[in-house]
Amino acid sequence: MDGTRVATPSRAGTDTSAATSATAHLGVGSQVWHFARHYLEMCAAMCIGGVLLNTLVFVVGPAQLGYPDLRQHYPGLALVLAAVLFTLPMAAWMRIRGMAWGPTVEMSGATVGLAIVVVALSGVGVVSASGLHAWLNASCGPWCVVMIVAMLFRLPLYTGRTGHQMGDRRHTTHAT
Ligand SMILES: [Cu+2]
Repeated sequence: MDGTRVATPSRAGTDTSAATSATAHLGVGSQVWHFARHYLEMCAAMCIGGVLLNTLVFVVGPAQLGYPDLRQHYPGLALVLAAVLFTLPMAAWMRIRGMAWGPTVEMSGATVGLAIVVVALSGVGVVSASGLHAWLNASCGPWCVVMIVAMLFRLPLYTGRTGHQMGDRRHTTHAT
C-alpha cells in the first residue's frame, strides 16, 4: 500500500500530509455529513440510473424488440440482472467522484452478491416464487439498503477520516 507513496514521492507526500492535517480536525458532525452525502449520492445514482436501465431492459426491450419479459419467465436471472443494472450507475458514480476501485468493486459485490444469495435461497425453496417477485418489485430499495452495510465495514473511508473521501483523489491527481 505504501509502495505508491515511494513511487510518486512529491504528489503522494503532499497528499498524505494535507490529508492528515485536514482529517485531524474532522468533527463528528462533519463525519456524519461525509457518510450521509456519499450514501445519498450513490443511492440517487443507483435509483435514477438503475430504474432507467431496468425499464429499458425489462419494459422497453420486450415491447420494441419482442423478447419475453425476463421477470415473468426467468425471475431468478432477472433479479441478478436487475441488481447489476442498479449497480452499474452507482459504481460509475463512485469512480466519477474519485473513489478507488477497491471500495467500488466491494460495494458492487455486496449488491450483486445479495441478489445471487436471494436467487440461491429461492432455488432451495427458502424464498418463494412470490417472494422473488417481491424482490423484483422492490426496485432499488434492497440494493440501497445493502450499500449501508458495505459502508459500515469501511467507516473511516466513508466518514472522510482517511482523507480519501470522494473528490480528494481526483483533486490531487489533477493538482500536478
Ligand atoms: Cu457505492
